[in-house]
Amino acid sequence: GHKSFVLWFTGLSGSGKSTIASEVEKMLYKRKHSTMLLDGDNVRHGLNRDLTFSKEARTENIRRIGEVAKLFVESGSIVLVAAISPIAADRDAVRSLFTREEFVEVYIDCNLIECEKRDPKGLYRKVREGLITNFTGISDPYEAPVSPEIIVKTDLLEVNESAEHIIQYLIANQYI
Ligand code: GGZ
Repeated sequence: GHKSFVLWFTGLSGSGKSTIASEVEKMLYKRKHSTMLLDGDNVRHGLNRDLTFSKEARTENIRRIGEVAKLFVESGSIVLVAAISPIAADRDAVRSLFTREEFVEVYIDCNLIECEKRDPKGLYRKVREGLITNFTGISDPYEAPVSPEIIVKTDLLEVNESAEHIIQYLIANQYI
């Protein structure tokens, strides 16, 4: 069987985490890998429906997603996680559940102005209208990773190019 590991996508809302994770998942599927995609926004409708966006609740959100990711890695999958995961210590706590090779942090780097311009769900507009408080990057912190395994600058690359960059990293480092 192939290697099991986590691709952990972190970045602002609207940076492209979900879109790129889903594109990478398709590419892995074509190569016959078994995958599991955990999207913060989706998980918050089920397993984590009791959690708010307070600092404590975000920490718990990331902890639970990390534990679920661990279960799927143990069962042999490549796990793709797309969650803002804004706090470096929370991401490091998840990292510590895995061996060094099993955790691949992917920083989806997109400047705030571009994220706000994209505004795929109209959330930034709601924030500016005062309808959403504690929004990551505007009224809540985002701690960019200091040494992620992969950085993808989505304000410069197309979705397909970003996904391909990640696949090339995985090939070069013998993950796939
Ligand atoms: C950040 C929020 C907020 C606030 C709702 N802050 O772009 P989206 O819409 O689809 O993804 C965001 C999602 C963030 O959930 P995560 O589980 O990834 O966040 S964290 O890792 O910080 O726990 C966004 C939407 O929920 N959303 N309110 N206040 N994002």
